[in-house]
Amino acid sequence: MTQLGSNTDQHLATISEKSAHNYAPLPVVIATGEGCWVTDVDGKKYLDILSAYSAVNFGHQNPVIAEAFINQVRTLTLTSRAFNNDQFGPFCDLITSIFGYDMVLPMNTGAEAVETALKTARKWGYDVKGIAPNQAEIICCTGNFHGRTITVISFSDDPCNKPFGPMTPGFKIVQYGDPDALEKAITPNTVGFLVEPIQGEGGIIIPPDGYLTKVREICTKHNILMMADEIQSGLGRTGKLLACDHENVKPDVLILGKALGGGVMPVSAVLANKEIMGVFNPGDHGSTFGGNPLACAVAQTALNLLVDDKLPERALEVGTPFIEKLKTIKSPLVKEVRGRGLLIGIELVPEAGGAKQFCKKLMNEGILCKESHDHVIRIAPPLVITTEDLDWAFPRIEKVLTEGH
Ligand code: IF1
Repeated sequence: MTQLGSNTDQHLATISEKSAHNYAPLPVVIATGEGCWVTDVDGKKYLDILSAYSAVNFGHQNPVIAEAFINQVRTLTLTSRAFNNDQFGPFCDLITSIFGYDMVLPMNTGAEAVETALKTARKWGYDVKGIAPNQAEIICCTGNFHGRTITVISFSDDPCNKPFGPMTPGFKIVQYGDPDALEKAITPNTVGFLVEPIQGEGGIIIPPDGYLTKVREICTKHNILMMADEIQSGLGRTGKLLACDHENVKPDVLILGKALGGGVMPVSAVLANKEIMGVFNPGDHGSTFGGNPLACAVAQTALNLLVDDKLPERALEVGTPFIEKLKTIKSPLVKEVRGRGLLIGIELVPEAGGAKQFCKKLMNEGILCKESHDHVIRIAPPLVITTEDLDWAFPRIEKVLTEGH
């Protein structure tokens, strides 16, 4: 049995034996974290440049978030939505005013928020657009990642989701980044288009300039809802509050998650205006934990931090020069460096043999990150990272990509 104080190997043995093998993590066992740095059970320190896929945007153990969390834990944690709690109203007020929507529906995980957006679009289709029962169609993109529930994987084109059928009907997939493909796929039964403004798992794919603007125009023209999954790209990650802000595009339905929970708990939310969110009636949808006072207190603190500490601006300020610096790495292994703010991908040539081995090498250099798709090294540190820390990381990344070449 793994005891407290066990070393890495003992932990790995237990985890391998007792936990389902639905992940293949790097062989590191983290025990503590502070800011952008984590320490493993053997006392080795690493710079975390994954930040739990953008959920730890504020850094590990952010003192402001920790304090809000602890205060609320000692006050009230869960009431269910059978009753109201005194953190819920202020949370709804803050999040709707920051993002400019009439209403919010709170959930917990990202996949739940995506499911909520899909239910919103379908109900809107039947109640407002007047589509015949059970006929609603939703359009999604190639290479999408929106979570792992059966319905969400029903419109994924990742072969790893194949063995989980039967799949939920009612979805179509069109080429990401191609507005014409979207327009061609629209029928009288289409209720919405679900899109990541930048694809995370797809390999940090930034669509062509003007794509989101065209998508917005097409959705308006055909009276379908533009639903933006900003679970990973939102909340400052790309150098703006939302990745859609780079094109000044406002989706009809905005989906947030990850960093909304301040890196301490799952908090997600779906925002829309009254004509859309108003389709929900009591009993239509909900969650035991969605909108709980602890989540609402943490999310308010996270949102205030984001705005007060100007974290989107910071992501742009430290991220842009870092992307440029990464582009100077001369290695036959690197196909392309791309990114926006602090969402960065280093795509390797196929002959490099996959990004995972390079993530392993980076781990040995004291840097934790994770490949995205097979050939992309994803760099997405906490938004509070300093130029100093990035300057520390750079020669190590350069070394791993150039060693022996
Ligand atoms: C895992 C990826 C990132 C997301 C977008 C919804 C969700 C996610 C755009 C669902 C979640 C996570 C989940 C995590 C790995 C990670 C991931 F590599 F799988 F694709 F970030 F890039 N929409 N992404 O990125 O949110 O239900 O997980 O809260 O291990 O599955 P969730």
